[in-house]
Amino acid sequence: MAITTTSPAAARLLETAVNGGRLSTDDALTLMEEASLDDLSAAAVSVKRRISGDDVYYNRNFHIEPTNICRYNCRFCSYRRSPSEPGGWTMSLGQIEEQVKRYADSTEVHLVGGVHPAATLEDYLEIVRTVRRLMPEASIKAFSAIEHIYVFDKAGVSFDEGLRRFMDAGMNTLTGGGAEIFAPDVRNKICPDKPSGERWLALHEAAHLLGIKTNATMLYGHIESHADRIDHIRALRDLQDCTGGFNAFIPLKYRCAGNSMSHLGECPMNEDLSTLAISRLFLDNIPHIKAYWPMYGAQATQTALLYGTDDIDGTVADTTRIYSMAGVEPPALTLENLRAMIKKAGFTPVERDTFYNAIDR
Ligand code: V47
Ligand code: SF4
Repeated sequence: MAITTTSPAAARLLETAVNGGRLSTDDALTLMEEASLDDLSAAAVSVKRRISGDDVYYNRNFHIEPTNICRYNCRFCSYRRSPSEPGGWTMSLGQIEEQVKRYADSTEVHLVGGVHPAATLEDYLEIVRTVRRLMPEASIKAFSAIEHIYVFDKAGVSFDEGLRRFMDAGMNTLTGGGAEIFAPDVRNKICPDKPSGERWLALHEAAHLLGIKTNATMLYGHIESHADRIDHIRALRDLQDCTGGFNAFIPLKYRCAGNSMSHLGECPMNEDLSTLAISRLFLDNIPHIKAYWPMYGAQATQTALLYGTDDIDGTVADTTRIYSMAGVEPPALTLENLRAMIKKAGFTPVERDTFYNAIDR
């Protein structure tokens, strides 16, 4: 149930964060348990305004999901198929080219998919080279740490060497996917065969040391505790203190249709809003918090903007299936819809590039 009155201790912590002070993990837990949504909203928006003023960002992007065949078996995933199962797809380079040509006015290409057991580093590099050849100016956000780790291990190259090869092929940045929840006991239950949280963090650290900016996600609203959520964002804040390489943090709400954790249902919206607001207050060193609209849906995204988020992601078109296969309406909003959504929440829509530079058209 949502808290209606903020405790005196939580009120002091909100004031600390609004004044630029750093919260401890215990402080963040106190806010989770003792701060009202109204007060979290006011504090988180105040911190957001210090960073991005009235601006809320969106971009012109599309996704390429080269395959949904995956060697891992995450229990929350509605999208993956094993090689022998019906419903799997793998795009040829020709099909990837066609998709790129359809969305050639985009400024960003988001590449992500299943980890095909036969995939090699060279296959991934060839996909990036193909996109780069057709879109010399766009930013290529290529794959999650999980996909990188799989092909680097297979090729026997270090993270540093593998990432350098991706940069040579034309990659500009990495997606934030695959972070899930770092806490080993929870991770072992929801995605037992996936690389560990430590390896996810090490891959992003290696990227940051090469000057590659990345995003970070957290999958919440399943079996994790509030302490697990806070510890996850604590690990991101610690790495950011060392490298400064994260652009945005993206909390992803567990959506329950069509996967083997469906019986859990989905967390109530007050949990989404408090998680977004506390992320904004706790992550004093990550500039942007993204309310990813294809996952929250249009209406909830508008509400999320009142809880400290300053980015809603982009046009995406109908190019991602991760969330529609988990029960969310297929994404289909125009640039005008995105701008209207931001304005209705009381903010100024700003088209951005991948690195949060405003684009004037
Ligand atoms: O890692 C999978 C999540 C992620 C479900 O970097 C689910 O800008 C909810 O990383 N319910 C992939 N979430 C997507 C991702 C992403 C999305 C948007 C922007 C960016 C970015 C990155 O999707 C996976 C996993 O955490 N996911 N299944 C589900 N049923
Ligand atoms: Fe594979 Fe990604 Fe789905 Fe896990 S979340 S099963 S790694 S596609």
